[in-house]
Amino acid sequence: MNELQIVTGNFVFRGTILSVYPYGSGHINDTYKVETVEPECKNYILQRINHKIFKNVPGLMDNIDRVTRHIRMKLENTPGSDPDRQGLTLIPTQEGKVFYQDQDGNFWRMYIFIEDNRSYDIVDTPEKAFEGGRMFGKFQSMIADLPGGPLHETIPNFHNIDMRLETLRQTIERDPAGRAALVSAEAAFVWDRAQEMGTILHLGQQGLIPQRITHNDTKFNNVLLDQNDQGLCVIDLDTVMPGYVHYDFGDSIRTSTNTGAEDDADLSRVEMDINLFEAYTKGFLQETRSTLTPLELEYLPLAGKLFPYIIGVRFLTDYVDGDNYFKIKHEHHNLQRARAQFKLLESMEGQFEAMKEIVRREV
Ligand code: ADP
Ligand code: GN1
Ligand code: MG
Repeated sequence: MNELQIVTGNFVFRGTILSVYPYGSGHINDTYKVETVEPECKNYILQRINHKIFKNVPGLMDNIDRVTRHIRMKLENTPGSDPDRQGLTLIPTQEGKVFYQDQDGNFWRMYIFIEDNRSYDIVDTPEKAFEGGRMFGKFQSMIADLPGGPLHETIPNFHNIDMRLETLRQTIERDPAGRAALVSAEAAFVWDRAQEMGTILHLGQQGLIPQRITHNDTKFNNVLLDQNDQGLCVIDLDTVMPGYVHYDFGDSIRTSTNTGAEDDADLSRVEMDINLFEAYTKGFLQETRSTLTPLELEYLPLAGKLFPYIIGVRFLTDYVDGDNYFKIKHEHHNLQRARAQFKLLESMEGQFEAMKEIVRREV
């Protein structure tokens, strides 16, 4: 047995392990698929949680346990639903815990593998965008009444743009990897927009928009669709915690309307497709419209611009810092990612009036 099979053996599941191999394209955790020999037994997802980034893994797992149980309870009360496919299911360890810690201090968890799913890094049809919007909107409304007090803040100030800008400024000043001189154009682009991009955070800090339970990582590939491209399940729950609705709307607009890749080297491919924006917005508002305040609705288009900005700032910071956060595939990957995000933001700036008009029409 190899190391991964031994780790897997600490969880209580049915079947004999056939293989355990790397799976998916996430930037943070190490994800593996566990296949079992017996056709009647399920397959699983095994993940090593990145505890350099998530400092309180027991707190994080407590969040996920609460959220997945709550969603399961709702699904079980919904006729025709399939709780093992429409929600994530944690597999307990031999000790009855929801994660396993190995001798080296690594944290592991296991979920039922959701079969026959499709996940997309780039969205190419309004139908898919609509389904993504509907799923993330529904996710938010399903967990709105989660009992038992606030969730742990798994990454403090995760989408706090003031803090992200301050970190960028300090990192450029320290220049630990000798790369600051390479990013002066990108840094100027960032500082030019800093004031506008603080708007949503400042409205929240003044209590003008409410804190809700949000997913906070609504990248389009964090929703699984089924074989007919109908919404199936929202995954990647590490950052579910208090936040503003704009964080969930914004990050999925960033990823579901981009005609290019998140890290496209060819910037001419990176544009916001306004038809995808409209479709995503329709799906999201179908599920959330009735619960959102007028001010929350008014600032949704700005949330669309905020996310290429804030994630671009994070990629740029990581580049200047020497690539300590996001997994990279080549030397200048984080800079390439930042440039692609800023190109996407420019495209949104050129279409901002149309974005506002669509949101006005849909509310
Ligand atoms: P990361 O935080 O690194 O992005 P994710 O939790 O999103 O990690 O998992 C990485 C990938 O693994 C996902 O993009 C998805 O393709 C796949 N995946 C995760 N959980 C499941 C699951 N329960 N069933 C099927 N595939 C899954
Ligand atoms: C990370 O885990 P993953 O790959 O879904 C990151 C997000 C970024 C995204 C950019 C915990 O998401 O915030 O938007 O990369 N997650 C964390 O692709 O930092
Ligand atoms: Mg993910």
